[in-house]
Amino acid sequence: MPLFHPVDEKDITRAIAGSFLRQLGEYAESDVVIVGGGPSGLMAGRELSGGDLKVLIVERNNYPGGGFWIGGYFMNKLTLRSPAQEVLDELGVPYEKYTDGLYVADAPHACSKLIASACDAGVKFMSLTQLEDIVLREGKVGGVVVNWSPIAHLPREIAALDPVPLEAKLVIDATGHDASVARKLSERGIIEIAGEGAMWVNASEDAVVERTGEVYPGLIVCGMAVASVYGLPRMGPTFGAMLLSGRRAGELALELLQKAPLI
Ligand code: 48H
Repeated sequence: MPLFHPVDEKDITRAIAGSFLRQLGEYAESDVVIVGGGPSGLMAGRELSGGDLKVLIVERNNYPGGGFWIGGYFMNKLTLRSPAQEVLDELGVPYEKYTDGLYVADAPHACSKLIASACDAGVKFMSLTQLEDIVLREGKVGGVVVNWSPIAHLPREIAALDPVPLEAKLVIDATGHDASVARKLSERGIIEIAGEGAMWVNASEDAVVERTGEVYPGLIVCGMAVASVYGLPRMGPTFGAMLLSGRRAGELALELLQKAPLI
């Protein structure tokens, strides 16, 4: 008597394809598309979901987590300044106090719990999917245009693959240093991107959280993208501002969605 129930190979393929296509069809029109599944994007998604909202994270890597997986250098440890350790308490991640106001945690533990909490809240993911452009109509960002990310690394003559659009009431740019979504507006001369400043941890983190917000109608920036857009100093391998900026982006998106039907 085999341990596992017998199934046909074709049913495995159909199960994957059917589930993927159903989700893609449903999320071709989302409430919020978050581009980038690093700490700020995951926090924003976690904050937004849990109700009826359709929230999709588009991530160019084959896994979410961004810089949160490794933390500082190659050492698998991440630091947070007070009060951001409260997020670790919420996630049930153990940490140590290094000195007053500075805490250290195991990055894989914190990252996997943050990803799990976003999944638990109902966030859906499209991995290996890269932002190629934005939908822009009547002075408002109305979605993203995405492609299969490996395509970007193939010669153009063998990789002529058109992207697909995904509509959204709001888009959140959580792409980190690149600020990839906001860059699509700056390339067209609609906004300016200042480029991040040199490291100054004490000036950086408060400023990133404070400046988190709508950079253009329909587009919120959070995390390191905020530093890149506004020319704020960087903070190095410490993640408190990423978590609290993501949370603020999620809260703001909720407010905007409640205020008016945006499409
Ligand atoms: C799809 C994309 C695209 C694209 C990028 O880099 P992240 O971890 O970003 P944040 O802002 O959540 O956190 C920043 C933090 O990790 C960091 O770098 C810090 C604190 N640095 C300080 C310093 O001084 O250096 O995650 C961004 C995610 C990644 O997973 C990317 O793969 C993804 O976005 N991404 N996904 N389409 N065009 N661009």
